Amino acid sequence: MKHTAKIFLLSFFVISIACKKEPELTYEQMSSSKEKSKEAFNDAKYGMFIHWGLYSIPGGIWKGKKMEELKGPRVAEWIQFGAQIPRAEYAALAPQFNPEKFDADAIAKLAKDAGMKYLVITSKHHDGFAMYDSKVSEYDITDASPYPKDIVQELYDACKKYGVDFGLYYSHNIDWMDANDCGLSEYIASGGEIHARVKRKAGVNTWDPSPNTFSEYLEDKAYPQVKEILTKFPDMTSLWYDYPHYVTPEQSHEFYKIAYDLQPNMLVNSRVGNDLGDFDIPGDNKIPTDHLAITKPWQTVGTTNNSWGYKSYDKDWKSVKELLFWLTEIVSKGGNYMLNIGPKASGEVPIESVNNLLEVGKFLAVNGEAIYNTRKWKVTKEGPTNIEMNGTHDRAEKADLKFEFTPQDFWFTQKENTVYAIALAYPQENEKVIIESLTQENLAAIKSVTLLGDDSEVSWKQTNDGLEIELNQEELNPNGYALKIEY
Ligand code: FHN
Repeated sequence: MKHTAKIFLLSFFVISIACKKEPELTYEQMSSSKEKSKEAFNDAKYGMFIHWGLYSIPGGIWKGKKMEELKGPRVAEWIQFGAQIPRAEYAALAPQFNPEKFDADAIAKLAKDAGMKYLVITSKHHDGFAMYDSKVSEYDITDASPYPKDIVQELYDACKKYGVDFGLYYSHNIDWMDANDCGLSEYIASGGEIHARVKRKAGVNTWDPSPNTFSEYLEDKAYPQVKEILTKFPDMTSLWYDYPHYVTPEQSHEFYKIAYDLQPNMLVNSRVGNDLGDFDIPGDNKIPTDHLAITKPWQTVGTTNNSWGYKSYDKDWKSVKELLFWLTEIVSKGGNYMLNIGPKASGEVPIESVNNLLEVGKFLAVNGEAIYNTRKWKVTKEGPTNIEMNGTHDRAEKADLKFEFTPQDFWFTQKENTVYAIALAYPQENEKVIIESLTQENLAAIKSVTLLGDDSEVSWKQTNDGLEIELNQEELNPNGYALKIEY
């Protein structure tokens, strides 16, 4: 009898220990455990965004109408919303999607050669179509299209090969195939603020909503798909949720927690919603003017023309000089720049964006030390040319915008005992340039001033007016140069 009692007590003890659940971590505990990943994010500075899906087939035109003639945003990946395309009619694009010219290796190598340290691709955008082999939904690349491969898997593997960090975009709130009204009615019922976006039902499928409820969409598709992408692609550095306007705080927390439980070191962006997220997104194609007020790591996302998804008639490509402006302006303010490519339905990347990305890569091959692993200095920029960028439509409407800079325009970054000064225009031969922010008051005891890529000293003199320099070296990159000022 005694022996039996002992076994019972021992097994009760073991079971009670095993069942003792760890208390759930708070959001703050989960986010604050990622400091190392946040530092790595702040070091990386520059990455590739990829918007690719069924919307790349129409490329911004539906039954002869361009995005500008349809409802909603002009970006081409919104065509189902803009043309109010019924779910079955839009899904009929899937059997046409056969990107035989898709080359994951070439895209990952492009990111590498462009100087991009990470890559984030749309695993599922607002149309609900998964670009990976999903076991949760057959509305995906391997079940609904003739293309036999798993696009995301191929890109994941190629990024590993080239040492490019990997992340995924997931549209958790908006899903025009399966999310009914995208949670709008539940949002309103839960007492959500009735702001302008809610009033105009922005992003909501009002023309042919799915018959299930939004809660069923979350439980049967969104949560399981997020779990499956984080399991299928186990080594990610970021998860990029998007357009969180109708998710409740509890739902945002659940999306954040699912990510933490599966990949605790991976960063989740602020578009998970309701003020959660490990890094902030000031806005699409928006360079913040209030960067000093941003307390989290942050990232501006930008387009190479004016659309995320392939838009066949949008030839307004950002020039090399403009792309360098975006990168240096953002990095000098302490942010990351994630620049988008929108592959065609064939899988080809528009050659204009390829060529421009590669030219930026050549600039970074010489001057990357002034960008990567740096942090903002007490002065971000000096000089006569100041350009504000406040959004995708803003840039499209500023058609007369010229990205021309003077030899007096300098952007600054810093790292340890070094300040970098980046210029996007050369002085005339034998022209002296004064960098006014580099006075002895701002930067005492300069030890050396060298030209990145050349590492030779430039002719310099520090006066009360600033640091006077005279470049005698040859141009190492036609788009500009960077000085390394050690003190
Ligand atoms: O609606 C999306 C849009 O299609 C695109 O994915 C951008 C990228 O930041 N995010 C949303 C609009 O902000």
